[in-house]
Amino acid sequence: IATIRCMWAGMNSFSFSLHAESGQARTGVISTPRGEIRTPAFMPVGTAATVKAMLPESVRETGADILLGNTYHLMLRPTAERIAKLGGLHKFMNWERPILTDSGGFQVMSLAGLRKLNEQGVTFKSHIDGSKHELTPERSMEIQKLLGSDIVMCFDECPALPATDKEVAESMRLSMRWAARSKEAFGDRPGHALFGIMQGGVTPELREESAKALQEIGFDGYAVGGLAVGEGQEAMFGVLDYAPGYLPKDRPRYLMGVGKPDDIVGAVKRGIDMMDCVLPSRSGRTGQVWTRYGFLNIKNARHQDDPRPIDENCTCPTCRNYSRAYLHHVFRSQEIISSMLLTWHNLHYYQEIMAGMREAIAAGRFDTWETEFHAQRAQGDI
Ligand code: PRF
Ligand code: ZN
Repeated sequence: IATIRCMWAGMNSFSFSLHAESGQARTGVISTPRGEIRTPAFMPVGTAATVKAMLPESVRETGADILLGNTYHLMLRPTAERIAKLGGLHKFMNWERPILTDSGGFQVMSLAGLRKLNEQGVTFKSHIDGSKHELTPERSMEIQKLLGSDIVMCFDECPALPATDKEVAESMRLSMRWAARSKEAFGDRPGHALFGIMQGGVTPELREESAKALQEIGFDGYAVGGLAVGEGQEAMFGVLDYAPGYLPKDRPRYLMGVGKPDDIVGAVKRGIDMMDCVLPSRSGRTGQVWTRYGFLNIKNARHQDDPRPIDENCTCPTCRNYSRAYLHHVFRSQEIISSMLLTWHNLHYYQEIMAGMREAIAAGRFDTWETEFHAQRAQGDI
């Protein structure tokens, strides 16, 4: 297919170039002043200026091109102003490549205490020390600028599902007014991108209205928000069957907070370019391991005498150097290396899925790759 290019922020420093499509699945490259992001891309989550249990250079070795950081956590501790004074988030955490930051509203709703939401924004109490704070579209843009984020997310509200159509509609319209204020406050920042966030629950008309509102404002990329909030995979895929189609083809599409390996594959199949999730890193710390053959829990006693690696065919340092018996032992003993090794493997596996999909899409055989992906996982006990 013809290469579609778009330049944004009036500079050549940020662009998305779509290289190939296979069905609805797409592969391409987002170019930024801090390096290229190969899409479909998986972004490991570095909430508190660290991908927990991993050195940044190790995260890079797993194949990550970009990390996600959080406005909510960093504004509370160590504060955005402190990070700015210390030279920005990249320097602070020793990650030179692109960083996308979430805008805070979603985390306020899931983590903070005593929240009050109105047209202006949201006031809340810190989950760390109970101190009072306010987030508005303007303040979120200011914080993300102080952090030095490469891809800034609009300030939005994600309603908890289930909710009535009226509640979802009102929340979505508030998010669209906040999107306009986010764009205004973001201003013109060459080399930095601003992404809008589509809301609208599981209602096609609301998703369409949201997509139109965002495109009227105009963004460098578009996220699909408000999914993976308890609606289930079938309902999520139901929305992804039509929602990406409401968004412009020549801009990146980012599905926020997703997911398990099969969620990610299903999202890419439906036209998503970027994703983030705590799952590979968080489950690494709770002994849960993802492999091409399925899922295992290293805590299980059946691993305690097993000299085999997690996955004989995995090329990660964990699988090259350590047995299931060892990983079982260090997990049971609550040794720090357990989190390090399991997180490394999980992140490596996630990035292998992404690389496999990119290659398959480029070769025009995503369907074959997907069939193989599901067939391998059906092989039972691992
Ligand atoms: N909005 C924002 N961040 C998010 C979400 C959202 O809807 C989600 C929903 N899965 C995860 N993270 N700003
Ligand atoms: Zn491995």
